[in-house]
Amino acid sequence: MDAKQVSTVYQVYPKSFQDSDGDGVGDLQGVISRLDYLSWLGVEMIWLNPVYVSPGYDNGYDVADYTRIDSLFGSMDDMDELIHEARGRGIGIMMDIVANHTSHQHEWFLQSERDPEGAFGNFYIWCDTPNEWSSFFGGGTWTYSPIRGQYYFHAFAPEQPDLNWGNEQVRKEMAAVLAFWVERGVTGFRFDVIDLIGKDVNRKQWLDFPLMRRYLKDLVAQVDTSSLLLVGEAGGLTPNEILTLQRDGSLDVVFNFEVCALDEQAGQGKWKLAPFEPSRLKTTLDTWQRAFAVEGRNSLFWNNHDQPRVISRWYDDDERAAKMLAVLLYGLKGIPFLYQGEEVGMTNGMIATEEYQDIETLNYLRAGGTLDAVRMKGRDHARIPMAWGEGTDSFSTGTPWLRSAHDEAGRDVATMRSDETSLLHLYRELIALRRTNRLLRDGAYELVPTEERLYVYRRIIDGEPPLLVVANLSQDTLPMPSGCGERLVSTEQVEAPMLRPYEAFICYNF
Ligand code: TEU
Repeated sequence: MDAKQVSTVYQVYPKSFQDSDGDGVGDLQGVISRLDYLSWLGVEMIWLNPVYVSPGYDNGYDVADYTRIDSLFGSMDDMDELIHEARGRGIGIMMDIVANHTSHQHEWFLQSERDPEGAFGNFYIWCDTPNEWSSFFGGGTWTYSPIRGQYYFHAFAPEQPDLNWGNEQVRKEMAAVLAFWVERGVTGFRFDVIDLIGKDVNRKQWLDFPLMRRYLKDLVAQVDTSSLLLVGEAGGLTPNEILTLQRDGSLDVVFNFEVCALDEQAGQGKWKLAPFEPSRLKTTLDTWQRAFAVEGRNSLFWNNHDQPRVISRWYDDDERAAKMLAVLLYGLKGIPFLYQGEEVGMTNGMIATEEYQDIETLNYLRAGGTLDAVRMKGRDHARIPMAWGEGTDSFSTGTPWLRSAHDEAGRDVATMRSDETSLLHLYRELIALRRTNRLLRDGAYELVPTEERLYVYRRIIDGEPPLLVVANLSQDTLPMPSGCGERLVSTEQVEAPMLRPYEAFICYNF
Protein backbone atom coordinates (compact mmCIF):
# COMPACT_ATOMS: atom_id res chain seq x y z
CA MET A 1 0.00 0.00 0.00
CA ASP A 2 1.20 3.50 -0.84
CA ALA A 3 0.76 5.33 2.44
CA LYS A 4 0.32 8.66 0.67
CA GLN A 5 -2.69 7.22 -1.15
CA VAL A 6 -4.33 5.76 1.95
CA SER A 7 -8.10 5.86 1.74
CA THR A 8 -9.19 5.87 5.41
CA VAL A 9 -7.20 6.29 8.62
CA TYR A 10 -8.64 4.94 11.89
CA GLN A 11 -7.61 6.68 15.10
CA VAL A 12 -6.94 4.43 18.07
CA TYR A 13 -6.70 6.05 21.49
CA PRO A 14 -4.85 3.15 23.09
CA LYS A 15 -5.83 3.94 26.66
CA SER A 16 -9.51 3.50 25.79
CA PHE A 17 -9.55 0.98 22.94
CA GLN A 18 -9.05 -2.51 24.38
CA ASP A 19 -7.51 -3.72 27.61
CA SER A 20 -5.87 -7.15 27.46
CA ASP A 21 -4.56 -7.57 31.01
CA GLY A 22 -7.42 -6.44 33.21
CA ASP A 23 -5.80 -3.31 34.66
CA GLY A 24 -8.58 -1.12 33.28
CA VAL A 25 -6.30 0.61 30.77
CA GLY A 26 -6.19 -0.28 27.08
CA ASP A 27 -2.89 -1.57 25.72
CA LEU A 28 -1.03 -2.71 22.60
CA GLN A 29 -2.02 -6.37 22.93
CA GLY A 30 -5.58 -5.11 23.11
CA VAL A 31 -5.13 -3.28 19.80
CA ILE A 32 -3.63 -6.43 18.26
CA SER A 33 -6.64 -8.46 19.38
CA ARG A 34 -8.92 -6.05 17.49
CA LEU A 35 -7.01 -5.95 14.21
CA ASP A 36 -9.39 -8.42 12.60
CA TYR A 37 -12.22 -6.03 13.36
CA LEU A 38 -10.34 -3.10 11.81
CA SER A 39 -9.53 -5.20 8.79
CA TRP A 40 -13.22 -6.13 8.44
CA LEU A 41 -14.06 -2.44 8.65
CA GLY A 42 -11.63 -1.81 5.78
CA VAL A 43 -9.33 0.85 7.18
CA GLU A 44 -5.80 1.07 5.79
CA MET A 45 -3.93 2.87 8.52
CA ILE A 46 -4.09 3.27 12.28
CA TRP A 47 -3.11 6.54 13.91
CA LEU A 48 -1.94 5.51 17.34
CA ASN A 49 -1.99 8.19 20.01
CA PRO A 50 1.26 8.34 22.03
CA VAL A 51 2.35 5.11 23.72
CA TYR A 52 5.88 6.27 24.65
CA VAL A 53 7.29 6.34 28.16
CA SER A 54 5.50 9.19 29.90
CA PRO A 55 4.53 10.29 33.39
CA GLY A 56 1.08 10.84 31.89
CA TYR A 57 0.24 14.39 32.97
CA ASP A 58 -1.38 14.82 29.57
CA ASN A 59 -2.10 11.17 28.72
CA GLY A 60 1.14 10.57 26.84
CA TYR A 61 1.53 14.01 25.25
CA ASP A 62 4.30 14.55 27.77
CA VAL A 63 6.93 12.20 26.40
CA ALA A 64 9.88 11.17 28.56
CA ASP A 65 11.43 8.84 25.96
CA TYR A 66 10.44 8.79 22.29
CA THR A 67 11.96 5.42 21.55
CA ARG A 68 10.57 3.32 24.38
CA ILE A 69 7.06 2.04 25.06
CA ASP A 70 5.39 2.87 28.37
CA SER A 71 4.79 -0.27 30.45
CA LEU A 72 1.17 0.88 30.78
CA PHE A 73 0.74 -0.09 27.13
CA GLY A 74 3.17 -3.02 26.84
CA SER A 75 6.67 -3.39 25.46
CA MET A 76 8.66 -2.75 22.28
CA ASP A 77 8.02 -6.41 21.41
CA ASP A 78 4.29 -5.71 21.52
CA MET A 79 4.83 -2.67 19.30
CA ASP A 80 6.82 -4.70 16.78
CA GLU A 81 4.11 -7.35 16.84
CA LEU A 82 1.44 -4.72 16.24
CA ILE A 83 3.32 -3.27 13.25
CA HIS A 84 3.86 -6.76 11.85
CA GLU A 85 0.32 -8.05 12.42
CA ALA A 86 -1.22 -4.88 11.06
CA ARG A 87 0.96 -5.00 7.95
CA GLY A 88 -0.19 -8.59 7.34
CA ARG A 89 -3.73 -7.22 7.11
CA GLY A 90 -2.80 -4.35 4.81
CA ILE A 91 -2.91 -1.82 7.65
CA GLY A 92 -0.11 0.68 8.31
CA ILE A 93 0.73 2.30 11.63
CA MET A 94 1.02 6.06 12.02
CA MET A 95 2.92 7.26 15.09
CA ASP A 96 2.06 10.42 16.97
CA ILE A 97 5.13 12.65 17.19
CA VAL A 98 4.99 15.21 19.96
CA ALA A 99 7.72 17.46 18.65
CA ASN A 100 6.84 20.81 20.17
CA HIS A 101 7.49 19.78 23.76
CA THR A 102 8.67 16.91 25.94
CA SER A 103 7.92 15.81 29.47
CA HIS A 104 9.71 17.67 32.26
CA GLN A 105 11.06 14.22 33.08
CA HIS A 106 12.74 13.77 29.70
CA GLU A 107 16.50 13.34 30.03
CA TRP A 108 17.05 16.37 27.75
CA PHE A 109 15.11 18.59 30.11
CA LEU A 110 16.76 17.24 33.25
CA GLN A 111 20.16 17.95 31.71
CA SER A 112 19.08 21.33 30.40
CA GLU A 113 17.99 22.29 33.90
CA ARG A 114 21.18 21.11 35.54
CA ASP A 115 23.77 22.26 33.05
CA PRO A 116 23.06 25.45 31.08
CA GLU A 117 26.47 25.24 29.41
CA GLY A 118 26.16 21.54 28.54
CA ALA A 119 25.02 19.81 25.34
CA PHE A 120 21.33 20.23 26.25
CA GLY A 121 21.58 23.65 27.85
CA ASN A 122 19.93 25.31 24.85
CA PHE A 123 17.37 22.55 24.10
CA TYR A 124 14.53 24.43 25.79
CA ILE A 125 13.38 28.03 25.94
CA TRP A 126 14.83 29.75 29.02
CA CYS A 127 14.63 33.32 30.23
CA ASP A 128 15.27 35.50 33.26
CA THR A 129 12.25 37.78 33.01
CA PRO A 130 9.11 36.07 31.80
CA ASN A 131 6.40 37.87 29.85
CA GLU A 132 2.67 37.62 30.48
CA TRP A 133 1.41 35.00 28.09
CA SER A 134 -1.33 32.45 28.70
CA SER A 135 -0.86 28.74 28.14
CA PHE A 136 -3.43 26.51 26.43
CA PHE A 137 -4.18 24.68 29.66
CA GLY A 138 -4.73 27.79 31.77
CA GLY A 139 -2.18 29.79 33.76
CA GLY A 140 0.98 31.37 32.37
CA THR A 141 3.51 29.94 29.94
CA TRP A 142 6.61 30.37 32.15
CA THR A 143 7.60 28.30 35.17
CA TYR A 144 10.58 28.90 37.38
CA SER A 145 13.18 26.15 37.72
CA PRO A 146 14.97 26.52 41.06
CA ILE A 147 17.62 24.12 39.77
CA ARG A 148 18.65 26.35 36.87
CA GLY A 149 17.51 29.59 38.41
CA GLN A 150 15.63 30.57 35.25
CA TYR A 151 12.14 30.33 33.79
CA TYR A 152 11.25 27.82 31.05
CA PHE A 153 8.50 28.16 28.48
CA HIS A 154 5.54 25.77 28.13
CA ALA A 155 2.64 26.24 25.72
CA PHE A 156 0.70 23.60 27.68
CA ALA A 157 1.20 22.34 31.27
CA PRO A 158 4.35 23.12 33.31
CA GLU A 159 5.09 19.39 32.96
CA GLN A 160 5.39 19.93 29.17
CA PRO A 161 8.40 22.22 28.52
CA ASP A 162 8.69 23.44 24.91
CA LEU A 163 11.71 22.46 22.87
CA ASN A 164 13.81 25.22 21.33
CA TRP A 165 13.31 24.58 17.60
CA GLY A 166 15.74 27.34 16.74
CA ASN A 167 18.44 24.96 17.93
CA GLU A 168 19.60 22.81 15.04
CA GLN A 169 20.53 20.03 17.45
CA VAL A 170 16.89 19.71 18.56
CA ARG A 171 15.84 19.18 14.95
CA LYS A 172 18.55 16.56 14.54
CA GLU A 173 17.40 14.65 17.62
CA MET A 174 13.80 14.71 16.47
CA ALA A 175 14.86 13.50 13.01
CA ALA A 176 16.61 10.59 14.75
CA VAL A 177 13.32 9.77 16.48
CA LEU A 178 11.55 9.68 13.11
CA ALA A 179 14.28 7.50 11.63
CA PHE A 180 13.98 5.09 14.56
CA TRP A 181 10.28 4.54 13.84
CA VAL A 182 10.70 4.36 10.08
CA GLU A 183 13.25 1.62 10.69
CA ARG A 184 10.67 -0.28 12.75
CA GLY A 185 8.22 -0.17 9.87
CA VAL A 186 5.69 2.56 10.59
CA THR A 187 3.99 4.14 7.58
CA GLY A 188 3.17 7.61 8.76
CA PHE A 189 3.52 10.37 11.31
CA ARG A 190 1.00 12.67 12.89
CA PHE A 191 2.84 15.74 14.18
CA ASP A 192 1.28 17.16 17.32
CA VAL A 193 0.72 20.97 17.36
CA ILE A 194 3.39 21.30 14.68
CA ASP A 195 2.58 24.94 13.94
CA LEU A 196 3.78 25.83 17.44
CA ILE A 197 7.40 25.01 16.61
CA GLY A 198 7.40 28.29 14.69
CA LYS A 199 6.46 30.51 17.63
CA ASP A 200 8.26 33.65 18.69
CA VAL A 201 8.12 33.91 22.47
CA ASN A 202 9.57 37.40 22.60
CA ARG A 203 6.90 38.82 20.33
CA LYS A 204 4.21 36.64 21.98
CA GLN A 205 3.40 35.26 18.56
CA TRP A 206 2.23 31.63 18.34
CA LEU A 207 3.06 31.24 14.68
CA ASP A 208 5.74 32.72 12.47
CA PHE A 209 5.03 30.80 9.28
CA PRO A 210 8.38 31.23 7.47
CA LEU A 211 10.13 30.02 10.61
CA MET A 212 7.82 27.05 11.05
CA ARG A 213 8.18 26.15 7.38
CA ARG A 214 11.97 26.25 7.60
CA TYR A 215 12.17 24.10 10.75
CA LEU A 216 9.75 21.50 9.42
CA LYS A 217 11.49 21.34 6.05
CA ASP A 218 14.78 20.79 7.83
CA LEU A 219 13.28 18.00 9.97
CA VAL A 220 11.66 16.17 7.08
CA ALA A 221 14.74 16.50 4.83
CA GLN A 222 16.76 14.41 7.26
CA VAL A 223 14.54 11.33 6.81
CA ASP A 224 13.26 9.50 3.73
CA THR A 225 9.56 10.28 3.97
CA SER A 226 8.70 9.60 0.32
CA SER A 227 6.50 6.63 1.20
CA LEU A 228 5.12 7.92 4.50
CA LEU A 229 1.87 9.74 5.19
CA LEU A 230 2.71 13.02 6.93
CA VAL A 231 -0.11 14.62 8.88
CA GLY A 232 0.25 17.85 10.77
CA GLU A 233 -1.93 19.07 13.57
CA ALA A 234 -1.82 22.79 12.91
CA GLY A 235 -4.90 24.80 13.76
CA GLY A 236 -3.16 28.08 13.03
CA LEU A 237 -2.34 27.60 9.34
CA THR A 238 -4.27 29.17 6.49
CA PRO A 239 -5.16 27.11 3.41
CA ASN A 240 -2.44 28.88 1.41
CA GLU A 241 0.18 28.09 4.02
CA ILE A 242 -0.94 24.46 4.00
CA LEU A 243 -0.63 24.34 0.21
CA THR A 244 2.90 25.71 0.54
CA LEU A 245 3.83 22.92 2.96
CA GLN A 246 2.21 20.34 0.68
CA ARG A 247 4.26 21.62 -2.26
CA ASP A 248 7.38 21.46 -0.08
CA GLY A 249 6.58 17.81 0.65
CA SER A 250 6.66 18.61 4.37
CA LEU A 251 3.06 17.58 5.07
CA ASP A 252 0.42 15.67 3.10
CA VAL A 253 -2.59 16.88 5.07
CA VAL A 254 -3.26 19.16 8.01
CA PHE A 255 -5.79 19.01 10.83
CA ASN A 256 -7.61 22.30 11.05
CA PHE A 257 -10.28 22.89 13.70
CA GLU A 258 -12.58 25.48 12.22
CA VAL A 259 -15.39 22.95 11.87
CA CYS A 260 -14.88 21.71 15.44
CA ALA A 261 -15.25 25.28 16.66
CA LEU A 262 -18.68 25.81 15.10
CA ASP A 263 -20.32 25.49 18.51
CA GLU A 264 -18.00 28.07 20.09
CA GLN A 265 -18.32 31.84 20.35
CA ALA A 266 -15.79 33.12 17.84
CA GLY A 267 -12.44 33.99 19.37
CA GLN A 268 -13.56 33.18 22.95
CA GLY A 269 -11.80 29.83 23.31
CA LYS A 270 -13.25 26.36 23.41
CA TRP A 271 -15.45 26.66 26.52
CA LYS A 272 -17.72 29.54 25.49
CA LEU A 273 -20.51 27.71 23.73
CA ALA A 274 -22.66 29.03 20.90
CA PRO A 275 -25.66 27.37 19.23
CA PHE A 276 -24.71 25.13 16.32
CA GLU A 277 -26.02 26.26 12.95
CA PRO A 278 -26.05 23.70 10.12
CA SER A 279 -25.73 26.46 7.54
CA ARG A 280 -22.34 27.39 9.01
CA LEU A 281 -21.26 23.78 8.82
CA LYS A 282 -21.90 23.94 5.11
CA THR A 283 -20.16 27.25 4.50
CA THR A 284 -17.10 26.27 6.57
CA LEU A 285 -16.65 22.88 4.91
CA ASP A 286 -17.21 24.50 1.54
CA THR A 287 -14.53 27.14 2.17
CA TRP A 288 -11.96 24.46 3.04
CA GLN A 289 -13.00 22.22 0.16
CA ARG A 290 -12.71 25.08 -2.34
CA ALA A 291 -9.21 25.88 -1.10
CA PHE A 292 -8.10 22.37 -2.08
CA ALA A 293 -10.61 21.79 -4.87
CA VAL A 294 -7.94 21.06 -7.46
CA GLU A 295 -4.53 20.99 -5.82
CA GLY A 296 -3.72 19.55 -2.39
CA ARG A 297 -5.92 17.71 0.04
CA ASN A 298 -7.88 18.28 3.24
CA SER A 299 -8.02 16.13 6.29
CA LEU A 300 -11.61 15.05 6.95
CA PHE A 301 -12.78 14.32 10.48
CA TRP A 302 -15.54 15.00 12.97
CA ASN A 303 -13.96 13.83 16.20
CA ASN A 304 -10.69 12.94 17.83
CA HIS A 305 -9.37 12.37 21.34
CA ASP A 306 -9.61 16.13 22.03
CA GLN A 307 -12.93 16.73 20.29
CA PRO A 308 -15.94 15.11 21.96
CA ARG A 309 -18.66 13.60 19.82
CA VAL A 310 -20.26 16.00 17.34
CA ILE A 311 -23.53 14.08 17.37
CA SER A 312 -23.88 15.03 21.03
CA ARG A 313 -22.71 18.60 20.57
CA TRP A 314 -24.66 19.40 17.43
CA TYR A 315 -27.39 16.84 16.94
CA ASP A 316 -28.72 15.74 20.33
CA ASP A 317 -27.25 12.21 19.93
CA ASP A 318 -29.52 11.51 16.94
CA GLU A 319 -28.33 8.38 15.15
CA ARG A 320 -29.85 9.51 11.85
CA ALA A 321 -27.63 12.60 12.01
CA ALA A 322 -24.63 10.34 12.65
CA LYS A 323 -25.39 8.51 9.40
CA MET A 324 -25.83 11.76 7.51
CA LEU A 325 -22.51 13.12 8.80
CA ALA A 326 -20.79 9.90 7.73
CA VAL A 327 -22.03 10.14 4.14
CA LEU A 328 -21.35 13.87 3.98
CA LEU A 329 -17.73 13.48 5.13
CA TYR A 330 -16.86 10.43 3.00
CA GLY A 331 -18.02 12.23 -0.13
CA LEU A 332 -15.59 15.13 0.38
CA LYS A 333 -12.14 15.53 -1.10
CA GLY A 334 -9.35 14.58 1.28
CA ILE A 335 -8.36 11.82 3.66
CA PRO A 336 -11.02 10.69 6.15
CA PHE A 337 -9.96 10.01 9.73
CA LEU A 338 -12.35 7.86 11.72
CA TYR A 339 -12.08 8.18 15.50
CA GLN A 340 -12.74 5.00 17.45
CA GLY A 341 -16.37 4.62 18.47
CA GLU A 342 -17.66 7.07 15.87
CA GLU A 343 -18.57 4.12 13.64
CA VAL A 344 -21.07 2.92 16.25
CA GLY A 345 -22.39 6.37 17.13
CA MET A 346 -20.81 6.69 20.57
CA THR A 347 -22.01 9.81 22.33
CA ASN A 348 -20.45 12.13 24.90
CA GLY A 349 -22.17 10.03 27.58
CA MET A 350 -22.36 11.17 31.17
CA ILE A 351 -19.34 11.44 33.43
CA ALA A 352 -19.75 12.09 37.15
CA THR A 353 -18.03 15.31 38.24
CA GLU A 354 -15.53 13.46 40.43
CA GLU A 355 -14.59 11.15 37.54
CA TYR A 356 -13.13 13.85 35.28
CA GLN A 357 -9.42 13.29 34.77
CA ASP A 358 -8.21 15.43 31.89
CA ILE A 359 -5.72 18.11 32.92
CA GLU A 360 -7.33 20.75 30.70
CA THR A 361 -10.80 20.06 32.13
CA LEU A 362 -9.62 19.95 35.74
CA ASN A 363 -7.79 23.26 35.34
CA TYR A 364 -10.87 24.81 33.76
CA LEU A 365 -13.18 23.58 36.54
CA ARG A 366 -10.73 24.77 39.20
CA ALA A 367 -10.78 28.20 37.59
CA GLY A 368 -14.56 28.31 37.97
CA GLY A 369 -15.59 26.75 34.64
CA THR A 370 -19.07 25.33 34.12
CA LEU A 371 -20.10 21.68 33.91
CA ASP A 372 -22.38 22.50 30.98
CA ALA A 373 -19.36 23.44 28.90
CA VAL A 374 -17.40 20.42 30.11
CA ARG A 375 -20.21 18.02 29.15
CA MET A 376 -20.01 19.34 25.61
CA LYS A 377 -16.30 20.04 25.16
CA GLY A 378 -14.40 18.31 27.96
CA ARG A 379 -11.86 15.92 26.45
CA ASP A 380 -12.73 13.01 28.76
CA HIS A 381 -16.00 12.76 26.85
CA ALA A 382 -14.00 11.78 23.78
CA ARG A 383 -12.03 9.22 25.76
CA ILE A 384 -14.76 6.99 27.18
CA PRO A 385 -13.74 3.36 26.55
CA MET A 386 -14.75 1.78 23.28
CA ALA A 387 -18.24 0.27 23.15
CA TRP A 388 -17.55 -3.29 22.00
CA GLY A 389 -20.79 -4.52 23.51
CA GLU A 390 -20.04 -8.18 24.07
CA GLY A 391 -20.99 -7.83 27.75
CA THR A 392 -20.16 -5.32 30.44
CA ASP A 393 -16.48 -6.27 30.53
CA SER A 394 -15.84 -6.09 26.79
CA PHE A 395 -13.35 -3.22 27.11
CA SER A 396 -11.71 -4.54 30.28
CA THR A 397 -12.26 -7.29 32.82
CA GLY A 398 -11.08 -4.77 35.43
CA THR A 399 -12.43 -1.35 36.36
CA PRO A 400 -12.07 0.99 33.36
CA TRP A 401 -9.78 3.97 34.03
CA LEU A 402 -12.59 6.29 32.97
CA ARG A 403 -16.22 5.46 33.56
CA SER A 404 -19.30 6.63 31.77
CA ALA A 405 -22.68 6.34 33.42
CA HIS A 406 -24.62 6.71 30.20
CA ASP A 407 -26.53 3.80 28.72
CA GLU A 408 -25.39 3.48 25.12
CA ALA A 409 -28.04 0.85 24.34
CA GLY A 410 -27.46 -0.66 20.91
CA ARG A 411 -24.58 1.66 20.05
CA ASP A 412 -21.84 -0.90 20.15
CA VAL A 413 -19.88 -3.04 17.73
CA ALA A 414 -21.53 -6.39 18.53
CA THR A 415 -25.08 -5.09 18.10
CA MET A 416 -24.39 -3.08 14.98
CA ARG A 417 -22.31 -5.74 13.29
CA SER A 418 -25.33 -8.03 13.17
CA ASP A 419 -27.56 -5.32 11.68
CA GLU A 420 -26.88 -4.62 8.01
CA THR A 421 -28.76 -1.32 8.17
CA SER A 422 -26.65 0.00 11.04
CA LEU A 423 -24.31 2.98 11.16
CA LEU A 424 -21.39 0.57 11.44
CA HIS A 425 -22.30 -1.14 8.16
CA LEU A 426 -22.78 2.25 6.53
CA TYR A 427 -19.24 3.24 7.55
CA ARG A 428 -17.92 -0.05 6.22
CA GLU A 429 -19.68 0.58 2.90
CA LEU A 430 -18.33 4.15 2.69
CA ILE A 431 -14.78 3.04 3.47
CA ALA A 432 -14.96 0.35 0.78
CA LEU A 433 -16.35 2.83 -1.72
CA ARG A 434 -13.53 5.30 -1.10
CA ARG A 435 -10.99 2.57 -1.66
CA THR A 436 -12.32 1.73 -5.10
CA ASN A 437 -13.93 4.88 -6.42
CA ARG A 438 -11.54 7.18 -8.25
CA LEU A 439 -13.97 10.09 -8.25
CA LEU A 440 -14.27 10.09 -4.50
CA ARG A 441 -10.53 9.91 -4.10
CA ASP A 442 -9.29 12.28 -6.78
CA GLY A 443 -12.29 14.10 -8.21
CA ALA A 444 -12.45 17.88 -8.02
CA TYR A 445 -15.01 19.38 -5.64
CA GLU A 446 -17.79 21.72 -6.72
CA LEU A 447 -20.63 23.12 -4.62
CA VAL A 448 -24.18 22.92 -5.98
CA PRO A 449 -26.05 25.99 -4.72
CA THR A 450 -29.13 25.03 -2.69
CA GLU A 451 -31.05 26.28 0.31
CA GLU A 452 -29.07 26.34 3.56
CA ARG A 453 -30.56 23.23 5.21
CA LEU A 454 -29.22 21.20 2.34
CA TYR A 455 -25.59 20.52 1.38
CA VAL A 456 -25.12 19.26 -2.17
CA TYR A 457 -21.82 18.99 -3.98
CA ARG A 458 -20.31 17.32 -7.00
CA ARG A 459 -17.12 15.32 -7.43
CA ILE A 460 -15.77 15.59 -10.95
CA ILE A 461 -13.16 14.10 -13.24
CA ASP A 462 -13.20 15.24 -16.88
CA GLY A 463 -14.76 12.68 -19.16
CA GLU A 464 -16.45 10.69 -16.39
CA PRO A 465 -20.04 10.94 -15.15
CA PRO A 466 -19.82 13.09 -11.98
CA LEU A 467 -20.96 12.02 -8.54
CA LEU A 468 -23.45 14.00 -6.52
CA VAL A 469 -23.40 14.03 -2.72
CA VAL A 470 -26.65 15.09 -1.09
CA ALA A 471 -27.04 15.69 2.65
CA ASN A 472 -30.09 17.00 4.46
CA LEU A 473 -28.49 18.81 7.41
CA SER A 474 -31.85 19.28 9.12
CA GLN A 475 -34.70 17.29 10.58
CA ASP A 476 -37.11 18.73 8.05
CA THR A 477 -38.49 16.91 5.04
CA LEU A 478 -37.22 18.71 1.94
CA PRO A 479 -37.78 18.55 -1.82
CA MET A 480 -35.43 16.17 -3.65
CA PRO A 481 -32.71 18.10 -5.52
CA SER A 482 -32.57 17.63 -9.27
CA GLY A 483 -30.01 15.52 -11.10
CA CYS A 484 -30.02 12.54 -8.74
CA GLY A 485 -29.29 9.30 -10.56
CA GLU A 486 -28.47 5.81 -9.34
CA ARG A 487 -27.32 5.74 -5.70
CA LEU A 488 -24.01 4.22 -4.69
CA VAL A 489 -24.66 4.51 -0.98
CA SER A 490 -27.47 5.92 1.13
CA THR A 491 -28.61 6.41 4.71
CA GLU A 492 -32.02 5.06 3.68
CA GLN A 493 -32.88 1.57 2.51
CA VAL A 494 -35.59 2.68 0.07
CA GLU A 495 -35.86 5.81 -1.99
CA ALA A 496 -38.73 8.24 -1.51
CA PRO A 497 -39.89 11.25 -3.55
CA MET A 498 -38.94 13.70 -0.79
CA LEU A 499 -35.71 13.97 1.23
CA ARG A 500 -36.36 12.65 4.70
CA PRO A 501 -34.90 14.17 7.91
CA TYR A 502 -31.10 13.77 7.86
CA GLU A 503 -31.24 11.70 4.69
CA ALA A 504 -27.96 11.61 2.79
CA PHE A 505 -26.62 9.70 -0.20
CA ILE A 506 -24.01 9.58 -2.93
CA CYS A 507 -25.33 9.04 -6.44
CA TYR A 508 -24.50 9.52 -10.11
CA ASN A 509 -25.34 12.96 -11.39
CA PHE A 510 -27.15 13.47 -14.66
O1 TEU B 1 -3.68 19.18 20.94
C1 TEU B 1 -3.42 20.49 20.59
C2 TEU B 1 -4.49 21.40 20.85
O2 TEU B 1 -4.72 22.30 20.09
C3 TEU B 1 -5.26 21.14 22.09
O3 TEU B 1 -4.57 21.57 23.17
C4 TEU B 1 -6.53 21.79 22.03
O4 TEU B 1 -6.38 23.16 22.25
C5 TEU B 1 -7.35 21.20 23.11
O5 TEU B 1 -7.12 19.82 23.19
C6 TEU B 1 -8.78 21.39 22.80
O6 TEU B 1 -9.50 20.74 23.77
C7 TEU B 1 -2.62 18.30 20.93
C8 TEU B 1 -3.07 16.93 21.36
O7 TEU B 1 -3.99 16.42 20.43
C9 TEU B 1 -3.61 17.03 22.75
O8 TEU B 1 -4.15 15.81 23.18
C10 TEU B 1 -2.49 17.47 23.64
O9 TEU B 1 -2.99 17.69 24.93
C11 TEU B 1 -1.82 18.75 23.16
O10 TEU B 1 -1.56 18.73 21.77
C12 TEU B 1 -0.50 18.94 23.83
O11 TEU B 1 0.40 17.99 23.39
